[in-house]
Amino acid sequence: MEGPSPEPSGTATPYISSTPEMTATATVLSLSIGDVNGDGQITYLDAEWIREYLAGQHPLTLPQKERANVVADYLIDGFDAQAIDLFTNGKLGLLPLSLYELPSGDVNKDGLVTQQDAVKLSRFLAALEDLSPAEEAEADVVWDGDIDLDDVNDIISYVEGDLYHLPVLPEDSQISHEVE
Ligand SMILES: [Ca+2]
Ligand SMILES: [Ca+2]
Ligand SMILES: [Ca+2]
Repeated sequence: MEGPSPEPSGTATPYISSTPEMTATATVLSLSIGDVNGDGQITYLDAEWIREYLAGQHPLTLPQKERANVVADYLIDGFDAQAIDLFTNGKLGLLPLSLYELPSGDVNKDGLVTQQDAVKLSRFLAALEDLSPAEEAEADVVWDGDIDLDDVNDIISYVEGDLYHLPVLPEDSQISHEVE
């Protein structure tokens, strides 16, 4: 699916498409992204359908797959299910979202994920430093809607090469939970 590409215009002039039926389809889909089972609501059941699909337990039709692709890339994966869970828990404001809207770990927003990001996040958790909302949005690399030590640890793992990409799903986190 192509992402939405609205013309940057303030006019209400309707765009006359040569393929009106495709435009209509895209509009309907964008309204129902996340409603995998098509019951008119986005609930934990939609995330469950995705997880069951990923486990090979529940085939999805093409329209269902399109509605399941809430993290808009070319895959249906655990991030799509997680996005629905975060959305239904009030920890994510809008669906769908682009890959670029996922937390990156670049807490200080300098374009790189380095030890400095882990340090900055540690200082935030110790209440020694504030983060802007944009900085906070980059910090939730163990993507569970909360910023905590798990996120710091996985930024460090990524910087040290033990993790290949951020963010990760909570169940894929490389943290070894140590006894305090
Ligand atoms: Ca996806
Ligand atoms: Ca950075
Ligand atoms: Ca987190």
